[in-house]
Amino acid sequence: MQIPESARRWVEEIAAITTPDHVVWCDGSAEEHARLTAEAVKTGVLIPLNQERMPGCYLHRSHPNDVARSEHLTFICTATKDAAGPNNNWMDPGEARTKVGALYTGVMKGRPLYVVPFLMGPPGSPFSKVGIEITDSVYVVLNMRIMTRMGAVALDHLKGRDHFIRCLHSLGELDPEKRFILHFPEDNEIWSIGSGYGGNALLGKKCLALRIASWLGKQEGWLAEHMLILGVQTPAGDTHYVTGAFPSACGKTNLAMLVPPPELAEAGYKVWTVGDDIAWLRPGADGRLWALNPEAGFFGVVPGTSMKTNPNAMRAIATNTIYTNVALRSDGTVWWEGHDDPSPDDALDWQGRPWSPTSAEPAAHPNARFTAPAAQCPSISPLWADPNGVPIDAMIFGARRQRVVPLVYQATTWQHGVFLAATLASETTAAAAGKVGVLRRDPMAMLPFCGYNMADYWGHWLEIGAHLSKAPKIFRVNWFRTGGNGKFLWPGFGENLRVLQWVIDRCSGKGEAERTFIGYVPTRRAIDRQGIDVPDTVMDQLLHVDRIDWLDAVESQQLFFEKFGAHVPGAIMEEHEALARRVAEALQNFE
Ligand code: OXD
Ligand code: MN
Repeated sequence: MQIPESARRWVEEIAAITTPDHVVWCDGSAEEHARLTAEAVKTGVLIPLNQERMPGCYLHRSHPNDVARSEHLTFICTATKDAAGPNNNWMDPGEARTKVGALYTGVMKGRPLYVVPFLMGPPGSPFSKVGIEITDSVYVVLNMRIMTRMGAVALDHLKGRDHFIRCLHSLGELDPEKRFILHFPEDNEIWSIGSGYGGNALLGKKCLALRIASWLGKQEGWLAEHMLILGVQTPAGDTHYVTGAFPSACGKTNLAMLVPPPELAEAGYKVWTVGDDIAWLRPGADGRLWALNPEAGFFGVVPGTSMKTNPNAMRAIATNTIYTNVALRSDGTVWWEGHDDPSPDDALDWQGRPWSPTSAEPAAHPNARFTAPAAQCPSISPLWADPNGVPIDAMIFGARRQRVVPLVYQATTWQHGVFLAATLASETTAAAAGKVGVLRRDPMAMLPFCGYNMADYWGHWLEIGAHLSKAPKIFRVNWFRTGGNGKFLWPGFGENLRVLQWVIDRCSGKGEAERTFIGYVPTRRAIDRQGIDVPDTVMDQLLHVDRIDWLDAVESQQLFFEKFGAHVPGAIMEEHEALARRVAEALQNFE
């Protein structure tokens, strides 16, 4: 491995502060993987699963207070508070370095310090970025080995230059009072302490590939987004690539790995998975927007995953997977709520306590996770690691909304699409600590991940659009609308391909739609329902645009925009005012 001098010096500096037992430079080799896995098993960090039934699979149980991202402890440390914006917690960089820096003194005593060079994006791509993570957690190293291209490949990509993002992580005392996830975008640096949870500790993911990358994207003319990327192959044999932005735990992994329902599979449809969580998007020389998955693995929510909901994920996680916080059955296999097998009579829950179907609490934590190599997914696209990425035809923005938002509708222009994305709101899930089911605005599904002032970020989106002569079409979707009985109206999962069919049709100037005051809504018969039991009355409910609901929505948007003051781009306010006018007109026509 060709280690840049600046990296060597930085590691020495950190080792002098954190005083580890010894320093281990990770090269990503198979030998190293076997050694670190054995070490993790010996220290109880990993529990080997039944190696005959689940080769290469292990279980990790986290500290019970460390099971999700800690958004309230996540900070953007820019010179001015304004640069971070009201969407972020902010700490002055000097104060952060003093206050949180003190927590690193002697913190690795008695533990090894691992140096993990990693590459976000395919080797050889001019768009890939290199990070180096220092960590005292072998669990983090083993996860990073799945989620990124780790070791020599990353340093080789540097070709001796020192253009890498410094990522410093320590488990600290796993004390929520001493837990911080800090980003210094102006210095290309990340500090995390006090948590081993994926989104807080695998620093290549949310911290680098979204928060720091969104900042870099603003400087360099690209976008880092919380999006899946998939390809829909039509019976004609052409493949249309679509990105999908959804808040955490709203089904991005399921959608990315969608299996066409029998009627559509027979007709010749196929779905290819390019990525399930993060997309880096760049205008190409051809005027199109190109998307690249910077990750090499999936860190997905386990509960609810089954052969019915996501057979591709089930196959992807059958081998070489790290499970975190699921239940352990007596035969050394794992189980969770929503698994295909019935509840086990006796198992150990995610905390290792005896569990039976009569137990009051779930066996797996609701945010239990799998970490699995992307290449193991049966639907992985042949282009998933292409250095240029894939050209995007459509972008969909989805959220969890029981009411108000129709199954799907299309923006009239790029500017209108940016506005639709900026006003995304969703009911909260277990992926972040805090209350579940509360409606919050989550623009572009990036609220927890945008590394700078969100209103400036909307401006950057508008600017990107100006560089695209063949911009993707933008859509809002909502699989989660419920009827009077509280049940979902739309069957979801594989059937979502029917919505994607309409989306793709619209991109090629087909697909029936009605222009409403919120955008183009499909007509009742525009979405193919052959083979599913969704009667006309239900379709009407799914597509209904209610004037009174939208009057409330406009008011709530107004309050949200006010938080960002003068940073909100004029074009976004124009769209907001135009919507308010159209809703008022619709109400008048109704009266
Ligand atoms: C994730 C998240 O882990 O969004 O992908 O929380
Ligand atoms: Mn995510």
